[in-house]
Amino acid sequence: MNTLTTGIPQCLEVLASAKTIIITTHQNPDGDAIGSALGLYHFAVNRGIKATIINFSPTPANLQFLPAAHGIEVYTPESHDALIAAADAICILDLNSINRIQTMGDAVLASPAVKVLIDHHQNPTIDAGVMVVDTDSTSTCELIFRIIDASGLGFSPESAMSIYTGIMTDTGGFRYPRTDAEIFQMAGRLLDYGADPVAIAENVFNSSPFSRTVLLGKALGSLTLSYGGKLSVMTVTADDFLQTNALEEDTEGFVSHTLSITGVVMGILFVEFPGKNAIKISIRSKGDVRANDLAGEINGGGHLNAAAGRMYNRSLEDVRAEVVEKAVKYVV
Ligand SMILES: [Mn+2]
Repeated sequence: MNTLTTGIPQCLEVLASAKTIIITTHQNPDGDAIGSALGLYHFAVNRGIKATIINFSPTPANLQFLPAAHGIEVYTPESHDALIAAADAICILDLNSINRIQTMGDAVLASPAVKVLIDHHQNPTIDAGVMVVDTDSTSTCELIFRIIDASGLGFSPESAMSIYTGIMTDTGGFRYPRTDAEIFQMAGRLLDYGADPVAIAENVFNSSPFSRTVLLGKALGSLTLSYGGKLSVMTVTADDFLQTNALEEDTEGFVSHTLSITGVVMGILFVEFPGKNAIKISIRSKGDVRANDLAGEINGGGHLNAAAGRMYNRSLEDVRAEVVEKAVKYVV
């Protein structure tokens, strides 16, 4: 799906007449989610729009260095439903299903505000008045770049920094497929507008609490190979969290280690959250090995090479056995 040529001018039209907007992104936000929200936020505020970012989940610690990140609000119906109902526009970023904003979804859908969906995931199921959806984009931040660029107003340093962050994280530090000349040109222009790539990488990648690195050690120790070394499996148990005092969000990025082994074409991370009866399954793959199709088999979804799902009220062993068995047809 590609709605760039129609969606971008429509999006700019909405922003040209809106006085108040809400910006929101998915639960457990990553660099692209927070980066795109803040990139758009700074653009809007600089144009005199009253913008508020409201998310279901708090902002991860390693993204709080971004300008205005501390002003991002965590959704409660009492504080925000009236604001959501009264907004001129609601910009929904980096998600393809309203479930990804959890309990905030009802208030968003009920609001008469124009909905603007800006996303790069496959199969969007949100029927927004304005859609800027391109599944070939590296990131939602790339789409925010295109929108602001099309406005002709240029980028503030705050906006540039935020957008660069999401492009960097969603391309795995400029390593994943679709890291092409155009994305480097965009990144280069963001540097010209004030993004500092060294400071951003330092903040995002090199500012973990010690407990996270200890948890990573346990996760690396759990690695196993299947199917002649083509599938690698990593597991983080509820016990690992309790022993290390690490947080759920600390497993962000762990799954990339599954693909760092020669010969592996698919990696799966199973995370058992303490006291939640839920197992999170993150899937990564190389080339045309379809991570999203495997995720689809467990009611999850995502991109060709990066996808995820959750399974509930089952033991970790049980879930792992079933998913590993399902993976065989993708890797062999
Ligand atoms: Mn994204």
